[in-house]
Amino acid sequence: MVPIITVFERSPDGGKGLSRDMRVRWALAEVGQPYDVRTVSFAAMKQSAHLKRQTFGQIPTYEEGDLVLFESGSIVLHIAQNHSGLLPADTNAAARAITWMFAALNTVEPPILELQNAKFAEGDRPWAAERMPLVRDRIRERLAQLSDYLGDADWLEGGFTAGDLMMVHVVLRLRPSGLLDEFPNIASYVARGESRPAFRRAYEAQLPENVSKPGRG
Ligand SMILES: N[C@@H](CCC(=O)N[C@@H](CS)C(=O)NCC(=O)O)C(=O)O
Repeated sequence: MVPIITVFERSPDGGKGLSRDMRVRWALAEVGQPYDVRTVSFAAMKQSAHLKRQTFGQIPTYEEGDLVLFESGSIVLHIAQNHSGLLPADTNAAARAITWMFAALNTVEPPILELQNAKFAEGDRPWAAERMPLVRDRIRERLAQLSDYLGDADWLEGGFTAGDLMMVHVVLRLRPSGLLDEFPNIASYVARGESRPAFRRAYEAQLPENVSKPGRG
């Protein structure tokens, strides 16, 4: 059965692969699972047909027969648990990989999302410029901790896992901020993730949906 994922009709990033469907596409590409895509407009995302799939009116979603999932972490975990290639066979090693998925989503991603809010949602507030260094320092703190842990290893837990997939995708959003350049081992880690053939396939797959639409500016 070919799963269906829901993605933006037009991603606001214009095809840079930052939307969270990219994590799901990447995971599916890593395990060699083909998929179909349903695109939704911003308006459709907030209407009942989509809200039945995603309570909060967001993408991505994942459908496989009767199963409907949302939350990119849950979807990637489901893919990893039902195919080989993204979790080690050893139970404890798999638990460590899952721990890194949660760390990416719960500990590293929140301050990164704050930077997006500070720039795009709050950039015109009178206090925005004063707040920005605090927001950037919170990210630096997490990156420094991640950098210390990673050291000169290629991946977080031996071989590449779903934990790396999630961490790389969470962190690569920082590239335009310049913060990655302050942590060369994390910059290399992200580049290593992006150079995986499955990442490239996922990236190429999302491009036509996001950059080739008639009328796109
Ligand atoms: N925690 C959710 C976040 C989903 C999310 O924020 N999706 C964004 C796209 S990357 C979205 O749908 N934004 C539009 C909106 O929230 O209205 C996940 O990981 O799936």
